[in-house]
Amino acid sequence: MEATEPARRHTTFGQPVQHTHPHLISPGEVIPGICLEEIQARRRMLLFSMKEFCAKNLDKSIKNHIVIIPAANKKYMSHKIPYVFRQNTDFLYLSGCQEPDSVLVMEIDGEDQCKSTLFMRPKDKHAELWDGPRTGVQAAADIFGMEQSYDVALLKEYLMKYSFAYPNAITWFDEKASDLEDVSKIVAGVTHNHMRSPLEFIHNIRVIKSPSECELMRKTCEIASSAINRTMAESYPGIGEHHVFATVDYCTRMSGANFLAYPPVVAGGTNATIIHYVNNNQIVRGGEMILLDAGCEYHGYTSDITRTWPVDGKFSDPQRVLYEVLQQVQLELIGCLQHAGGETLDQLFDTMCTKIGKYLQEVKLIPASCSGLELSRAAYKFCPHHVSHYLGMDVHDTPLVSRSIRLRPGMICTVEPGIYISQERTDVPPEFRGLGLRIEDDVLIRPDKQVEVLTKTCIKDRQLLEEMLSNRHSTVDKH
Ligand SMILES: [Mn+2]
Repeated sequence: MEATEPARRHTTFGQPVQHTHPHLISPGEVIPGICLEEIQARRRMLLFSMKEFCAKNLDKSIKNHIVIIPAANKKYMSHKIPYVFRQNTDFLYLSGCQEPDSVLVMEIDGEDQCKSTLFMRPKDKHAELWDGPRTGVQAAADIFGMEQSYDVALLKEYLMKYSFAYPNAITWFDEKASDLEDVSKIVAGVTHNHMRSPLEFIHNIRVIKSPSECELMRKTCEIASSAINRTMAESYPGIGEHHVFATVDYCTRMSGANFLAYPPVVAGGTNATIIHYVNNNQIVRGGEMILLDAGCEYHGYTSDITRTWPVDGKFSDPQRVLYEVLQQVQLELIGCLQHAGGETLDQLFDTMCTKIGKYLQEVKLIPASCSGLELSRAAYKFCPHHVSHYLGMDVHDTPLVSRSIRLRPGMICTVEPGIYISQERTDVPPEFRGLGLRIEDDVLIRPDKQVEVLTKTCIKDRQLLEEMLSNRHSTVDKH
């Protein structure tokens, strides 16, 4: 017993595995929440979709395909000071491997035999003393369910042999998506055959989330929702935007998130009319609203939420008018997902423009004479961004999947209409100028035209919001 146990315990890897981190990784899983078979199935699905595409659209005689996906490399903010490492999303999705400077190679042949090879950095005592353990070449095939694994230094030789054996194979590789310059050079040097980008094929698979991915998305959305509820409850007139940032960052991490998924927008008062405001260094005064756009990353899966609330707890009349318009529009947009006007994300955008136009006419911010395309254009001046993007491992997930394709079960997207009125707009009454609002939820498309709002616990109803904020005053007045 004693002879084998310590050896097992002292085996170290470049990332959590089941026996070193049982609190994170359950039996059968490679990364938290995702099991080995699922990642292997993703690789097979990718290879078969490429082969099928090629037979239909390119050249039926091409039987062999090789796909090369490099990992991310470490990036530095200044001399020897690294940024937090974030793995290349496509590489992580297809391998489960969290190590930098690795390369995944997948092959399919004429008999539909699939083979995956992981090229890894070798174990290196000195480097590991400084940067932490590496998984190494030997353990990699086993941990990541690959047919084989090699030292990354052997990549060139491997690819040369392959290209010699299968001179007609298609090489699927995207130089622009590669952080690893050496890999790009090697691939260019050994590949004289047909080369194409694999990204569109990968994104088409990634855009549909599996049940286990949906579970991770529920969790990341739940964490961000309660963090934002608490952040709203802890705000008070005079609070710094930076303090709001710190609260949401702290709350998400304390609930198990790895980090915030993007630099949050914390915009008090007129700063909210700047859509990507990230300076977050102003004081929010009584009478102003805060627009907070924040989400977190939980084991590789991201949330993306926006809420706008009055810092002193009660909307002023013009703020309330706009908030109620926006809340109504946002609810109706969620309601029309997969129905007329919401069958694609681009349709949803057109619907948003029509609805914002109509409701802003009702409150007399757009002239009643406006109609049709003119009305949509007038609305677009109030909300100059798209209403939705796909969401998943990346915040702007699977960008190569068009927003004009029909929504299908398993897709996850945001619904985020906004109204922004800059100080300079002389065509609206002065009391509305300088106000900026956005409401953003994350939604899972379900079968039978159902949707699941993953961020439903994050308070957004105007009345509930004011009730929550007024209850907070008893404790917060102390500030
Ligand atoms: Mn968003």
